[in-house]
Amino acid sequence: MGPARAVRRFLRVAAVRALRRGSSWLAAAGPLVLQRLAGDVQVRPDFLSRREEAALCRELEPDLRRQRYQREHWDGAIHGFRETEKLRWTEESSEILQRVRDAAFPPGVPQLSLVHVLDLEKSGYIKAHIDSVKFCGSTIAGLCLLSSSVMRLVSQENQDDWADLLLERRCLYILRGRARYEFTHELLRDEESFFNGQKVARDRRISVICRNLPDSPHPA
Ligand SMILES: O=C(O)CCC(=O)C(=O)O
Repeated sequence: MGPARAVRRFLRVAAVRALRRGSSWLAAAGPLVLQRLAGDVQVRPDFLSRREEAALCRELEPDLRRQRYQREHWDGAIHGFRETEKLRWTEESSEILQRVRDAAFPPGVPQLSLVHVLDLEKSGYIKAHIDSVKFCGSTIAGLCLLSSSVMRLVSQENQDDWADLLLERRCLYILRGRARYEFTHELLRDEESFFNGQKVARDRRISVICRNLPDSPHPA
């Protein structure tokens, strides 16, 4: 094994160990799923303070309140939602979003300047899907406001290979690489919202999602 391969292997093993240690937010079908996802899923509980959560909600509410919750998204994936895309933010929110961007994207990665805001009502949920490669690059970073929830990843190759992420209120989650391309992601409805056998009660939930730009096409 060459040195570069040995380093990659070492990093992957270290990431699997870290995932196992940090398993307060991760439950998976088995060690092979953990290995596949190592380095490509991350949840940072308490990323936001209560004050920061309140500031973001205060800023978002007027926009969201103008809309009714919709039953069905154009692609059929989301139920019971309203959404907006936002470019301009207060200074306080901009600082929070910069922390999200710094945590999720290496310096210099081109990012969508519009931030996607998704407001799910208590009974709202997101069906399993993979985000289109047309609209978004390799990384999705989401702040979770107002309610905890469970996000389920399922391998496209084998439905038995799943992982659940506990997204506690005020956490940041990051999906990239394999988690983004090889696994579907979904947000469980209240009736199915369990993590490691424990109920995770759903309430209205707002997510604030930053993405990078789709990878530019490779030259022919
Ligand atoms: O609301 C979320 O955190 C997930 C949104 C989602 O599934 C997506 O943007 O693809």
